[in-house]
Amino acid sequence: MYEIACAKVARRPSPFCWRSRMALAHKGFDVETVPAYFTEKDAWPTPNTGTVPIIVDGDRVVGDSWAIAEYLEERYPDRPSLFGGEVGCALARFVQDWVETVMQPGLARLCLLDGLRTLTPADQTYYRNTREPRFGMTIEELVADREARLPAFRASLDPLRRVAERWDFVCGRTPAYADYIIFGTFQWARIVSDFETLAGDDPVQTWRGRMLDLFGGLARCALAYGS
Ligand SMILES: N[C@@H](CCC(=O)N[C@@H](CS)C(=O)NCC(=O)O)C(=O)O
Repeated sequence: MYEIACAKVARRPSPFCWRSRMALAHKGFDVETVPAYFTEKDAWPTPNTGTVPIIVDGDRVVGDSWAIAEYLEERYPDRPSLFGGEVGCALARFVQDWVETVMQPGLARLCLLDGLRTLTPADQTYYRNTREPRFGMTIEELVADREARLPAFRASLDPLRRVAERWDFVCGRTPAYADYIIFGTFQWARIVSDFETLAGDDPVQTWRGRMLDLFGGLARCALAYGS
């Protein structure tokens, strides 16, 4: 699996790649990861979608975290299910939409400058030049007053908080792909920043701890600034 690496090559921050890392572990695969850089896309496998994760499974190359989850589910139906059927798949897609429209932008406004600083110098320039026109502001402006924005970010997690109060995992008694989608974004924040995005007594924090413990502590062992 090709995944974004930082100036320190062992640091692997991409929230999308973490979705796939967790999905591959869920299916019981040991994965060889290949560091990928924004400014060295020529080294990525073909077909090159221009984004990672990309997995290479024998002669199959699959890019895009959602496509990878669907591929794993179809190709390896006898291994633990990521979606639990068609209804679960549709609900996981809703979770992905919520993460990408609410949670990820909210967390970016807290931790993106820290994230930028972890990249190689060339990737920092690339990232700024591609993202700042999209945001309509500098990354410094994006994260300005992050302390003041923290309560609103935490409040935006209320749907997740209610689920975390009810079940051990978003998908119920055991984790599945929707958990990995949400977790990937928290894992990004933890890997690039020591900013405390969650209160210690938050049920979301308890859920996040369970996610860090999965698969022998796969995510907890990753090189990170946060706890
Ligand atoms: N929809 C894609 C998005 C993946 C994505 O945006 N990955 C980032 C790394 S976090 C990337 O490769 N960006 C390349 C670029 O910005 O040029 C997925 O779910 O895999």
